[in-house]
Amino acid sequence: MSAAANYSPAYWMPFTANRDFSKKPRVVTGAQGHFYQTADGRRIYDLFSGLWTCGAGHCHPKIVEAVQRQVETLDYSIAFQVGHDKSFALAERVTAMAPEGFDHVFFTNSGSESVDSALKIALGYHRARGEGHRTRLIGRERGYHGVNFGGMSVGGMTPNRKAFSPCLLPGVDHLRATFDLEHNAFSRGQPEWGSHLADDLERLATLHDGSNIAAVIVEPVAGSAGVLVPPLHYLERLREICDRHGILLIFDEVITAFGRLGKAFAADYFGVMPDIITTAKGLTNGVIPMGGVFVRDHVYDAFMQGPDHMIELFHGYTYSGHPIAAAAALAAMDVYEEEGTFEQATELAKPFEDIVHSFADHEKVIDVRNLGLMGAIELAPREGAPGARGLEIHKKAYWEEDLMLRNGMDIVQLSPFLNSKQDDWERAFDSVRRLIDGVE
Ligand code: PXG
Repeated sequence: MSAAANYSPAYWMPFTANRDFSKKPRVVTGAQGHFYQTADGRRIYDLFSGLWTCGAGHCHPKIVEAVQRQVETLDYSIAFQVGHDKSFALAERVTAMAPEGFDHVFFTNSGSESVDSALKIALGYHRARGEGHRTRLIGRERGYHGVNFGGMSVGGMTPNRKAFSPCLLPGVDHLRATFDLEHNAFSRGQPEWGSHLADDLERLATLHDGSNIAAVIVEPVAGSAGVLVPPLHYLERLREICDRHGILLIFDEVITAFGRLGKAFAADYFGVMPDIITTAKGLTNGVIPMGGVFVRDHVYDAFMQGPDHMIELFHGYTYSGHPIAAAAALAAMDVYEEEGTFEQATELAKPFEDIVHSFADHEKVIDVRNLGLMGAIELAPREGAPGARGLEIHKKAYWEEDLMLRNGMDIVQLSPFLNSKQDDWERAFDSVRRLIDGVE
């Protein structure tokens, strides 16, 4: 069957040029391991592991089986004032993997929900401690924290904010992005230049008085903006400034949690402890939508006061801790542990760095960035048509090279499987080179 036969404009696709897409739809109908299958019978190597989601590979049999078993055992259970076995088991399991002192997790259904939950928890925390005046939130330019109103407000992606500008949360400021081509182009891993950019937070604390700031939220490594790796000592400096002013530090680890940097959490990788961590994606290996907000004990404890019969946080989702999502997540944690998935990611980080940096001297390439198994190859934009090269490469990869590549404008973004095979990489990156060579 042709891909066009599977397409319908009835589906308004997210973050997609719907009209352009309809002319030649890219439709997959199956996936197994490291490959998608298409309606016209092709196998497509996935160099984006879903959407940073499926680190252990697609349709992992262990996770598939757990989901099948769960759906016939307990499909759904009311989420409020009643619990079920899998959500408690999962909370135990993942808080044991989290950095020390993160003993509680609030479940959501996506990264966007995790972020908005985290922002509400930060505000509620200060209020519960008698500091309800701490309401200001700080994000960062080029940050991506999902598409709900809170995350959009602290986020720094101009196209995502543009149409909603008058409705964004008040009282939000942004740190500068850590990206600087002049100083940091072609850095391997963390750039040496730029830790002083954290002092933007000190400046804002001086402007507003630190006592009015509730929280600062950053991605430890910015993903969607095209893999912006934090300069050495930058995150440490943010932590110090937060401590000085009583500001909560939130790490948005929707991409980095569960192995992307070879550790369960980026906080462990960098040795910097935030107060709140948001997650999603790898929590279930992408199989069922689910997110989680991890909080340090002092945050949780601040809410646990007042009469016992009172709800401590008036917030939650019908599908918080959904049994099937929780079963998928438990199985994903089994897979990560039994197969040593995070260790595999650690071993692959250096070969991955070498491969992506082999593009550094290409005439169309203006930067290459990487950390763990996150990578980006940034192309010079075509004169008068920014983003055109990136999109053409994405489409040609799919149609001509049997390769799933994601572009953000003219940045080729790379999110390989945590258990990738290096032979597959060789073929895939040969394709990437042909594509960059060939694009006008
Ligand atoms: N925070 C971060 C750091 C993310 O990367 C979200 C929040 C929102 O998650 P949900 O599940 O609500 O989509 C994300 C999502 C890309 C890309 O091209 C990345 C995301 C979404 C769309 C595109 O890298 N990450």
